[in-house]
Amino acid sequence: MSKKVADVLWEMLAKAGVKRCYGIVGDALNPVVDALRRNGAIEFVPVRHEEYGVFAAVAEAYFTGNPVVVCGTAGPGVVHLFNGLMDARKEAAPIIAIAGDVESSIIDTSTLEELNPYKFFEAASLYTARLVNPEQARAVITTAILTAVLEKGPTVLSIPGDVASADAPDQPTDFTIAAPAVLRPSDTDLEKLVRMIDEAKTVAIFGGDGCREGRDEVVELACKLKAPVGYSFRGKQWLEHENPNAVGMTGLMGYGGAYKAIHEADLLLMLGTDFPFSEFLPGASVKKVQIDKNPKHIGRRTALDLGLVGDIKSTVSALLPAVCEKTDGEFLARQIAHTESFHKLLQHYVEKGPAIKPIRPEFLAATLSELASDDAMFFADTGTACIWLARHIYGGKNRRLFGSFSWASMANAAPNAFGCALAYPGRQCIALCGDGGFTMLGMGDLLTQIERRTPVVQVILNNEKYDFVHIEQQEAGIIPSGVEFKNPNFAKVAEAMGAKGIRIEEPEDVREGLAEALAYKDGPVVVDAVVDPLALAMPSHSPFHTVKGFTLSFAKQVLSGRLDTVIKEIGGNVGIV
Ligand SMILES: Cc1ncc(C[n+]2csc(CCOP(=O)(O)OP(=O)(O)O)c2C)c(N)n1
Ligand SMILES: [Mg+2]
Repeated sequence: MSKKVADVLWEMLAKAGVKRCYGIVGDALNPVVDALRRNGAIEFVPVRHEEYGVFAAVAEAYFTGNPVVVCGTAGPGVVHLFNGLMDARKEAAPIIAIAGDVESSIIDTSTLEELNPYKFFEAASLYTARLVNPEQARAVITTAILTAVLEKGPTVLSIPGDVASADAPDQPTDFTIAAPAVLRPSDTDLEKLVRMIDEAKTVAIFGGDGCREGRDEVVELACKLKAPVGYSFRGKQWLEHENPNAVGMTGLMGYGGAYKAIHEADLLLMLGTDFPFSEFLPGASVKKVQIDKNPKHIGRRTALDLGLVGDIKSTVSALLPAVCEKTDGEFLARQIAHTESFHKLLQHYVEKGPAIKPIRPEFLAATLSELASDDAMFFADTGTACIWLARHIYGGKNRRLFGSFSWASMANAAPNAFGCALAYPGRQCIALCGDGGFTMLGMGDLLTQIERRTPVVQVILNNEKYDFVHIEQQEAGIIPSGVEFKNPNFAKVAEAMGAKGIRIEEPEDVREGLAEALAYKDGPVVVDAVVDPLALAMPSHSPFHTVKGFTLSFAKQVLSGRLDTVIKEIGGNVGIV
């Protein structure tokens, strides 16, 4: 049999390092999946919802650095990929989406399931190609692969079934993938930066995901400059562990002394971060320098005194021998002391946790962190799970933390954990799920985990509400509405589906229940943790409008006859605020 376009596609994708394709089959994709079967080098992972497959792929691609393929078939199947591809774009994960397309002879006739891929994927995709002629195959597949891997994000190949099953032209399909280029600022700009650092009495560093490769250099620089190091959520896992200068996070999830440190320094170095919450960054009283390999990140969150383009590892390496060592450690010591006192405050509900019912999520998360292995991978749903992950799950050198950090979609954690469980067999993959998130997407595809007996531990924060939105509404000073719902017993649902289910209602059962879940290796586990629905989470620094909003919301609730809720909520949380 002569080689088909779809055969060439998989040959090239396998050569690019693709190990898995997540998705759902159907019409246009049938010849594509048939060729995948013939190829044999790439595993097809059938899922129950295409979006679940993409979230799984995003986590796999982000951590392994290898491209991962997802697929959905013409029209509705393709549409289900979209949210996940936006996540891939924002999290910088190399994903190649194969979108089934209508027959090439009827394109642009508004036929059944027809969707214009250029228009539809515009916001998500770094490169979109419609493969309507076998002669295009080599060029567009190469571009889709190289763009995804080198520019780190999603690309889309929209393929009509008839083109996928057409004979492939006899053409070479070789390509090479370059290692990331070394990028650092010009000597003149570096000299400017050195002068600014040497002239500043105190320096603080705020780092993001761009510090992933240059973590050791950043910590070395911080030590030389006696600079406290704060970080974004995405930077936490690279900068927190084994860093004597770590002062925590700022922003809505904030903890520790990061906010104070970056506001009180003479000079702030923002390294590899596109931290979006400008209101948590200092104003003109602090001089600001930003370094990022992506020029689009420079200066868009706050006005800068100097903006430089460069990757963090090579830029900081060049900087290290050029800057003078600072000798006065008073500023750093003050910020560390503040960080330690906040940590004590954070321990409030952890220490009191064993005696508080309903279960405090702080206690649940801290116990999970304590029991999990040193190389566990943690994933948090968008929602309050992110707050508990940020504040109570300790990263550590070999642990990994991930979420929909920059796209902030709900329902990411269970599929993220599933993708990593496949990519890193034997490693604990733990999803901290919202009950809203789990029922949105995770519950259906629990069947996928069950079928494959993939040992994913999903811990559901069963608070019967969209708690994060509840907090948002309170911050905005409005009476919470549309945030409550009722849940089944998730442990029983899981058992009925064929997974292991563990329900935890009593605080004294937390440790044993979590330990049992972590020890189970024979397939997925669902821990249904009935947690306090009133566990407010305040940032370590609250901008004035936030405090005002809370007060206003409480006042409005009192006026509308909800005094009991208000008293319970204030009483339950006053220790932490
Ligand atoms: C797909 C999607 N829909 C809606 C939102 C808005 N949103 C952000 S967090 C959240 C609540 C999440 O609730 P849950 O999963 O129960 O977690 P909790 O905050 O209660 O822990 C919502 C609705 C979103 N980010 N993504
Ligand atoms: Mg919830």
